[in-house]
Amino acid sequence: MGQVYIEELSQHVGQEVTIKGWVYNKRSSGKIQFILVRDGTGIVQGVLVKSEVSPEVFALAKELTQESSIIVKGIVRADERAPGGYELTLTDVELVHRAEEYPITPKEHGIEFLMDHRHLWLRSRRQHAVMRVRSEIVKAIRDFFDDRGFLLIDAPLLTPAACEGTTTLFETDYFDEKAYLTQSGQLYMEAAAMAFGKVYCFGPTFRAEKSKTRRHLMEFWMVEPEVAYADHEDNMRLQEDLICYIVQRVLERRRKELEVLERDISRLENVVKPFPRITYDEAIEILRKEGVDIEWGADFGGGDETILAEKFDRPVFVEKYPAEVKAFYMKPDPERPEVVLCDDLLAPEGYGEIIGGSQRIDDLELLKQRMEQHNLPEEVYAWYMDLRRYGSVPHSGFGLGLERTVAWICGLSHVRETIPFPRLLNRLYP
Ligand code: NSS
Repeated sequence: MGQVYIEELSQHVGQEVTIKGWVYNKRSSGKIQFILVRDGTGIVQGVLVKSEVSPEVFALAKELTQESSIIVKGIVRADERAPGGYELTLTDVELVHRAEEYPITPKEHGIEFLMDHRHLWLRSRRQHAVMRVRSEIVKAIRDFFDDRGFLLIDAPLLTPAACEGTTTLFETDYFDEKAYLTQSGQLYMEAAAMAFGKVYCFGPTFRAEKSKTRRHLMEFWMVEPEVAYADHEDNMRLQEDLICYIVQRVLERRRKELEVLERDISRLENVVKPFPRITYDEAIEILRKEGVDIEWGADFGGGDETILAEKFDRPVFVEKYPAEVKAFYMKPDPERPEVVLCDDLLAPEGYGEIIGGSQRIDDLELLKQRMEQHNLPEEVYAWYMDLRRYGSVPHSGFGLGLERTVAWICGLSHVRETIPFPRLLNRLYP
């Protein structure tokens, strides 16, 4: 049998297979050596018995170091006690590269040390579980929108202007002009929605946020659907459906990874429709009752979001914020123009806001007014205003932050482990 992957071992019980991988760990009891081999798809224990292999192979195995690359041959045995349920009786071990003393050992390391070695840390079991859940969530998101007739439209990353306010832009030279790394693909999705009806983009976004919290990255991934003729209510229903779909998918396909992460699965099983809804006004009341000193008109901080979310056992919508604390493009509530038709979706268990969405202004005059109030130059947004000149319709959309969603579903205390190479306030390495 040629090379097989560890995740396929169940199909090869009784056969001799070849596994190409690395030494995860090793122990020996004189005449028997146990080598944990990983190949990226899983980890399997190889058992090497002195009397059953050549002296050279047994001696070579003794010298193996953690993370040395090896190609092993062995016979697959089903064994309930083995991690993963299978074991290899090794018949041969070939050394590809002998690793130097590996910096990450099974003992505890500090978080800064691990972040400095992120390029190696990614090889460990917990990080594998997180990356697999992340990958599953990305797939679930794409399937959700693709199956519902949305068209994937990629937004540009280099942009001439802000979407979410000018304070958090990364600036770069663009020949003789200035360009900014995108904060959100939304404005381009609005153009695309007027062209194709239902669209979404899914890519990296950038925010120069000087905040060092468990929830902030400088570079994060966001999925942003935009739908022509959808109103605020339609928008929240789509969000609810998406979140339920993602959680169900991970529960179905990544249960093993959630177990590695020791995630309380019952908390995820609670995530079913309908999600509770409160207005901004109600949120203010709840916070005041909890002793928070907050004025109507102020935005919520992470701590406030946690207090609000703790009142519910599933994600909660907070809708209709004061216009002043929100972006320029949000449509005022016709019944009460000082608030806008927007919503934030707060994840349970203290994970905070995972979605921000709104119905957009579709009237040209009102949009002009708002842009003036926000000191936004008309020239760079001329194309955006055109959308209100040529066949304007009510439309809505939202942005779901991938890393906060992964942190919540995996039950991680910080977003830094949810992305392969995080960009943080004090970290651009590795
Ligand atoms: O600023 S948002 O609330 N909304 C927008 O950018 C809209 N333009 C989206 C849209 O309507 N198309 O960001 C949306 C989500 C937010 O709920 C978080 O989950 C995530 O993006 N987000 C972040 N994740 C990690 N780090 C940072 N700094 C961050 N900022 C937002």
